[in-house]
Amino acid sequence: MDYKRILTVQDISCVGQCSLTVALPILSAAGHETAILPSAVLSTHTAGFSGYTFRDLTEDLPAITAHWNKEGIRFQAIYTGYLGSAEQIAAVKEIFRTCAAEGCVNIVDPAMADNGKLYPGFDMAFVEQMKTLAFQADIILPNITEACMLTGWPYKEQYDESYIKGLLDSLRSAGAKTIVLTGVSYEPATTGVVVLEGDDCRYYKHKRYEKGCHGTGDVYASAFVGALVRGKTPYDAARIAADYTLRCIEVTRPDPDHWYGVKFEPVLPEYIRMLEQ
Ligand code: PXL
Repeated sequence: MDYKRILTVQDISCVGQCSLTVALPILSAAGHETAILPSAVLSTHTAGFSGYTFRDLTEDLPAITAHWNKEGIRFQAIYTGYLGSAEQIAAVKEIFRTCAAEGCVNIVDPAMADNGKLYPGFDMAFVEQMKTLAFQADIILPNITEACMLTGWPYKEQYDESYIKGLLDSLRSAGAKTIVLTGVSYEPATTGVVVLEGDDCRYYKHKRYEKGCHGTGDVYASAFVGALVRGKTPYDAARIAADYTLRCIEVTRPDPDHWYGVKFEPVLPEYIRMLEQ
C-alpha cells in the first residue's frame, strides 16, 4: 500500500467528537500519515453546548505555512473542514497553492451550515469566502444547506430529483468539479449521497434513522478522504463512508446520554475491513 501524507485543516473541539478529534484517528486508521492544522480551538463544538470558548488561530497560519515551505514539506492530499474565520480562507488558499505535492487532491467540506441554517458564528461574508475555496477544490462535500448557500439555490426540506439536479447544475455552473452531495433523502425511510464526477451522476441510497446524530458530517468526510487517498474512486469512497457512518450511528443510538457525537472508535476495525475489499 502506498503511504501518503494528508494535511487536514479544521478546528479542535476539545470535547465533542467532531472535526480534528475525528479526522485524525480516521485518517490514521486508513493508513495515512496525517498532519493537522487547527483552524481554531474550542472547548466543545457549538451544536448543543452553551458557553463554549473559541480561539481563532487565523494569525498563526501564515507563519506555519512559511515554516513548512522553508522545510519543503508537501502533501499528497489537503482536506479542509470547519474554519475559524472568513479571513482565514485566504491563508488556506495559500496552503493549497504552496504546500501541494505534484498530483495533490484538494478536498473541501464547506462545514458551515445544516438544516437550512448557518452554524453559530458564521455569516454571509464567510459564505462568500467559502465559495472561493470550494470552487477551486477538486472535490467538495456539501450537505444540501451548504450547497444552497454556495449557489443561492432556494433551500427546501421536501424535494424531488429535479430539485437535486438543479442544485448540482448550479454548483457546476459556479465552478464545482467533483461533487459529493450528502443527506439526499427522497422518502422517510432512506437517505443517501449523490456523487457527480464528470458526466457520471450516481446515487448511493441507504437506511435513514429518524433522529440525526451530531458529528456525522465530519465522520463521513474523514472516512471519504481516507478511502479516496487509499485509491478508491469517489463513488466507492462515498459508499464506504456512508456504510461506516451508518454503523457508527447504529452503535451510538442505544445510548441516549451520547447526544453530542457518534461512537466512531469501536467501528474503526469495520472501516479498515471495508477499505481492504
Ligand atoms: O461538525 C461540524 C462542526 C465542527 N466544528 C465545530 C462545530 C461543528 C458543528 O456544529 O460546532 C466547532
